[in-house]
Formats: sequence, C-alpha cells, structure tokens
Amino acid sequence: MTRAVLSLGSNLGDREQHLREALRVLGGAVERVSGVYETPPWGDADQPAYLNAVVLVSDPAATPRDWLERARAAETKASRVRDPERRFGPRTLDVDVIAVWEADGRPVLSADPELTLPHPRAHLRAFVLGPWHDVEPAADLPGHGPVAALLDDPRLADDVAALTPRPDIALESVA
Ligand code: PH2
Ligand code: MG
Ligand code: MG
Repeated sequence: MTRAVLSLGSNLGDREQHLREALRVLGGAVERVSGVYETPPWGDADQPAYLNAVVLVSDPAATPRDWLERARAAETKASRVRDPERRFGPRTLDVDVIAVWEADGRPVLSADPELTLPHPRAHLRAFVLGPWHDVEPAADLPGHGPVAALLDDPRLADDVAALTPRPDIALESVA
C-alpha cells in the first residue's frame, strides 16, 4: 500500500484535455485533485505557459515503481515526445512522482536516477508546492519540511506570485 503525490503539467496542444487524460489513466487511485494553475515556464524560458495541477493518489497494491509506470502510461497516451536536448522543454503531458509514503506513513526514499524520491527539485517549484498545499495544507515534503514553509521561502516569492488560478478548469469532475 502506498500513497503518493503526483504533479501534472502540460504546455503543448490541448492542455486541459491532457490533464483530464492523466486523471482517467490514474482512475480509482485518485483521492484528491487540486485546482488548475496557469504557470510561467520554469527552467527553460523559451516555451509556452503551463497548466499545472497536483493529484493525491493511493492504492493498496501499488509499489513506488507502479506510480512511475502509471505516470509514463499517461504521458504516452498524451503522445508525449521526448526531446533529449531540452530537459525542461515543452511537453503535451508531464506526470512527475513527487513523493511516496508506505502504508505506515514512512516516506519512501530513493536515489534511483529513474525514480528519485522525493523528487529532487520539488522544493524549488512553486507550481508543485502551491497546488499541493491547496489540497493538503499540512503536507510535508520528506527531507524539506512543511510545504507551507517552503512556499514562504523568499527565493520562491516571484514564482508563487506568478501562479494564476484557473477556476474555469475543473478537473475534479473527472476523478
Ligand atoms: N515542467 C518542466 C519544466 N518547466 N514549468 C512549469 N511552469 N510547469 C511545469 O510543469 C514544468 C515547467 C519539466 O518537467
Ligand atoms: Mg516535470
Ligand atoms: Mg517528468
């Protein structure tokens, strides 16, 4: 049994549809879906704005690796094409495994380069922390502390200010 936090992002094609597709692939594992935010591109400025959201999932049968495989299945369904030259470049759908917990609440720690847990850059990304905090205000990012405190870090202030809620896009209805 594991619980996980997944980050969804899209900045190519029908962005809203890609996020919906991800929720469909995750199916019954979805416990909570954040609101959707329009966010400026992080890490590679020369690309369109993203839609981002966060999903809380749990499944009595899922291993940490299963979450990565479900994330990849959703990306494949959205016809994602990887550009090895642009690590932070544009994509139809990105589903990142941010953190995973065992049934007893212990966080899963992993240095596997394919599935590093928690996600090595999550603490720097307002587009992950903001929507996550919305659906789990007491959330803790393993190794980094309360998400609320990370969002108050002055280094993230500009990115937090740039998170633009998109209340016109309601993903919850899919879950
Ligand atoms: N994903 C990236 C690179 N940059 N920027 C935003 N705003 N949102 C993303 O989901 C995102 C990004 C690669 O994973
Ligand atoms: Mg990503
Ligand atoms: Mg990714």
